[in-house]
Amino acid sequence: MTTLQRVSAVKEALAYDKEACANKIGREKCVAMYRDMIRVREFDNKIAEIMVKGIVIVQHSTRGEEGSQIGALSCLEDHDYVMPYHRGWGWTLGKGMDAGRVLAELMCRNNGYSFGRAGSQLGDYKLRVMGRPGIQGAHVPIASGVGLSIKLRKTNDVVLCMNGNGASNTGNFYEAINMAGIWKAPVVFLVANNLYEIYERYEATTAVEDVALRALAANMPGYIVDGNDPIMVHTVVSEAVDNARKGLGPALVESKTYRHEGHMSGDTHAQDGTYRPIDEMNAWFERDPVPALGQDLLDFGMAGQADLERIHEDALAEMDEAEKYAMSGRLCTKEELLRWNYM
Ligand SMILES: Cc1ncc(C[n+]2csc(CCOP(=O)(O)OP(=O)(O)O)c2C)c(N)n1
Ligand SMILES: [Mg+2]
Repeated sequence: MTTLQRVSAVKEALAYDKEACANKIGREKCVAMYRDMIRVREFDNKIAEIMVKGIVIVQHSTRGEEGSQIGALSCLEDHDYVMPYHRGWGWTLGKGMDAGRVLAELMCRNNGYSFGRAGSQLGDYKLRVMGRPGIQGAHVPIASGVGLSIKLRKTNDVVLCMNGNGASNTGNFYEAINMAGIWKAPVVFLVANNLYEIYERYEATTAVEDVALRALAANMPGYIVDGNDPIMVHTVVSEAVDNARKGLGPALVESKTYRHEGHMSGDTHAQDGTYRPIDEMNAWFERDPVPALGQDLLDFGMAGQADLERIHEDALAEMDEAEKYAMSGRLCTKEELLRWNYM
């Protein structure tokens, strides 16, 4: 099958047997995905709560995209790499980063991952979460480079590289997927297509109907998944990850999803209909991935209502602890912020 046929085939296969896929993933992992999605949601809520108290945090909310991020992150082994992007926190908590230290970092405190110097561009090399530059798309070539390094070192790691639909329009993205295609590097490129880049609609900036078609340009398989269905995301991304690990090369997965909140914390027109139609928003809000996965777990007999409630309570308690930890640090001084900066 050619890449184009593959993209179309996957597009048509969206009506899949979800229960069979959930059973293949297994109860434990499905429940773990739900737990991580709730943790990410409550982390997001905690940030909103803290900001009301007057503490400034730069946040590109994950709300609505937890299924896309956690569905993909849950396919990785501990030794795999994640090349994150600006949106959300699924890649932090989903890769094992500590909520308190992430929060402290976002609050510019000395008990954060980078002593408050990196802010939302944080990483943790021990957990193989790579930091990222603030330039959209500029991290994608780094992911291809990490993939090449894995090949040269002959280890069996895989890189999950994440970016949005907007970043897939940058030159960096094309160059990077092309190089990964040439090298047959073990990189899975996950593009979260949330229909917008800041206030601009997808169609106004992107020539192709589906980002996954860009896989053609790099001779790799392209997949389209429903990003609000973590079971589907996991099913498809794990196939791509397995293939990359076997040495079969990279893949491009387009995850169709939607952000519930504004582009970032300061977006005051997120839900007033200025740039997103109210009907469109409501339709996506109804497809909220968090309660949807909860319902799937109940329907498939993988969890009971009490289990879901306990998971939620645990997440709330974890985020309260995270806040306490973050608040116990002190703000970085100006001198500390400038140390190790090269200007
Ligand atoms: C090269 C570059 N141009 C512009 C920006 C400003 N910027 C930050 S996020 C963003 C939109 C990104 O959209 P998308 O990739 O779709 O991700 P989303 O925010 O929708 O998750 C832009 C234009 C930037 N950081 N880098
Ligand atoms: Mg976008």
